[in-house]
Amino acid sequence: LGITLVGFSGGQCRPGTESGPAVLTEAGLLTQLSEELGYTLHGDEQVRNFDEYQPTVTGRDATVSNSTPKFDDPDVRGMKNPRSVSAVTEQISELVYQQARQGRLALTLGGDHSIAIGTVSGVARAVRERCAADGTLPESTTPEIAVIWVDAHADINTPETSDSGNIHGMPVSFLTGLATSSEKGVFDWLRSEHILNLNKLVYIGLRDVDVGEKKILRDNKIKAFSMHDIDRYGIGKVMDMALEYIGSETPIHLSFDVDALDPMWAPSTGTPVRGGLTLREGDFICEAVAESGQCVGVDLVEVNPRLVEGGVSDTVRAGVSLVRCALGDTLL
Ligand code: DIR
Ligand code: MN
Ligand code: MN
Ligand code: MN
Repeated sequence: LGITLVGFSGGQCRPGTESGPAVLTEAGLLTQLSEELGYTLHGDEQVRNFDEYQPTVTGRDATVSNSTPKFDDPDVRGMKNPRSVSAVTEQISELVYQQARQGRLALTLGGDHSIAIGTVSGVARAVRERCAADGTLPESTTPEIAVIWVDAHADINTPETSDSGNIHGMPVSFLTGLATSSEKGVFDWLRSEHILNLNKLVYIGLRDVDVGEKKILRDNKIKAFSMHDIDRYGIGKVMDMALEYIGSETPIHLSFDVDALDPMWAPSTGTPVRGGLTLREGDFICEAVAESGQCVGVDLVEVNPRLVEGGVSDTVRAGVSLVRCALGDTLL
């Protein structure tokens, strides 16, 4: 298991998300993975403080960061903190790639969801490389990953469609090439080996999708299971359909935004939306991905311990449970 602990909040405006990995690990998550689930842990033992990349000007409250800012970071095409998010995700991409290329399942704890620009691109590159190489993966395996994006939001705004300018609402557009770099230092590091095919993307749990995002989903015929579909079919059937759509030969990266869960289960997150998944439905998604045997990467993001309405411990307990399930823990 290759672990990356990403303390970063620059993809959105509410301080606290950078402490997500700390509260999850303090709750014993990594110890449980090694002692109860039997994983050998590689990679990070300490949380990386990527908020040292927080800029001094525009977009967010400079007092948020207590460390020395590295550079000014004025908005680009409406994006807030564009250079810092680009620089941080570039590093995450390399770190996650280094774990995944050795055949380790890459587990990343965030941080806000902008960090998935790093995780998904890193895993995509590693899988492409391993398929191209010497049969470390079976011949039939597709040299591309699929991504299951579990979220209340689609996170597929382009800089142009985004109302907020928050990059955590845009990672999927950069990952799929719908949005591209127009400026040096702002996602110009993304190469074709990092890119996710639009027809290898599946959403689960959507219920707060912006108008511009709905058009993108429709125009590109992107596979999405909203809360409506979960109500109609039940989570069991939805996961059957999601995995069938992906096919059994394609490695899967699971990117789980804790706000996919109903605020009843995960209140401590930046943009809670009512009418969400129960904890059991969230756990089931993770269990089904683990059970597929195709899982190569897992993200858990947007745990914000500073937003304590209803108590942070519920959200942390939910997060621990989701990750355990994604890594193969079973009820019996
Ligand atoms: C909104 C909210 N669609 C945006 N996105 C969130 O800012 O682009 N994503 N909260 O997690
Ligand atoms: Mn998200
Ligand atoms: Mn979300
Ligand atoms: Mn919204």
